Amino acid sequence: MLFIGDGSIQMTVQELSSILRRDLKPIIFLINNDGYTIERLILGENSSYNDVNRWRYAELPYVLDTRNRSRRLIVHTEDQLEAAVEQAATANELVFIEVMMERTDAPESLKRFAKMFADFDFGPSPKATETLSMAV
Ligand SMILES: Cc1ncc(C[n+]2csc(CCOP(=O)(O)OP(=O)(O)O)c2C)c(N)n1
Ligand SMILES: [Mg+2]
Repeated sequence: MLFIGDGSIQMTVQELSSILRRDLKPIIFLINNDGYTIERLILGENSSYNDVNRWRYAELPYVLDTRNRSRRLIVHTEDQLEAAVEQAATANELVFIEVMMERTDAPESLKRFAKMFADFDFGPSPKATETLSMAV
């Protein structure tokens, strides 16, 4: 099982071609949260430098191989995710599950960590962005 973000896959996508060439059959979960969420939590929640171009991620296993040997699913809800995982459990092919998520859907602990990270980088403040704009 592989878990990867939309930002990360845009840097490493050619390995999916190698996976297909070698007839490997992982279950891949692509977390599509419309950009660099970890960075948004630290600085620039809506800044364009945290955006990546939107791709048709679920088409990637189809585009990167001429043999049609993958199952591709897009899920928006927990119920859809459960159904997809059930399918994947018995599949005898590569399964690519694109999981659509909100931009800032993250565990509270990660949000707290990101705030500490921002304070470390930009100095303690209620919000790192406010400190930055005051400094400018
Ligand atoms: C080669 C490389 N470039 C840049 C970074 C900096 N970096 C760390 S996390 C991240 C964003 C990851 O985005 P995504 O994979 O979509 O994960 P998300 O936080 O959105 O779940 C970046 C650019 C890195 N770690 N490695
Ligand atoms: Mg992302």
